[in-house]
Amino acid sequence: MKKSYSIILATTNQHKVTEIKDILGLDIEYQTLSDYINISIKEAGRTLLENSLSKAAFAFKVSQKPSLADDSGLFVDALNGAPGIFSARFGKNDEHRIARLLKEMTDEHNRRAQFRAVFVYYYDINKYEVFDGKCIGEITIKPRGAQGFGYDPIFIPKGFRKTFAELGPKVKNRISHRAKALKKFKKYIERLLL
Ligand code: ITT
Repeated sequence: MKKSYSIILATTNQHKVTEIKDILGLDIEYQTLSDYINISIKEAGRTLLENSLSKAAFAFKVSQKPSLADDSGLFVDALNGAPGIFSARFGKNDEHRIARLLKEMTDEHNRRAQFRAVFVYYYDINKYEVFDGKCIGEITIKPRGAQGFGYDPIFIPKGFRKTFAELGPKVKNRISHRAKALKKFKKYIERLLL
């Protein structure tokens, strides 16, 4: 493995940075967009892929280094896929976003939902690879647990009885949408780094 290899993580979400590093477990240098520029990129796309691609392309433009972006969200069946690509903008903070989602799910028996993540690895002008992952599960009635971030306290992955926020990073980083997408990315990048 080339230890001198560095990737720009094109995200402003520190929780994502921690999860990405943990999941990849690669002995490489990570930088973030804030090492180069102090702005947050406005998400204007209609899909996770469009948003992820614009974040990765922007990070490549400012750093001239390979960049990895993650656009993700929670897609709830009974809400026709909402909040989906608007997951980060569904309320002013995690608490408000969760409260709004649970309110919209009041008396709803169909609790099925899925987290989705689309990663774009952008390594040269107009040259990029896409890696996606999803994790299916159910929305709880009330928030439970204190670990993780975002909607973790209200999401129970299939096959478990606890929320991501109760299960903690060891389990989450093995089965999550992010873990599944990054497993594909790791396979791809390891071939290049060896
Ligand atoms: P960047 O765009 O800077 O990467 P962001 O938080 O705005 O950071 P997104 O636009 O991809 O990222 O929004 C994803 C939102 O979806 C995130 O803020 C959470 O609310 C939610 N989300 C995504 N993955 C999650 C996870 O693993 N656990 C809980 N919530 C998650």
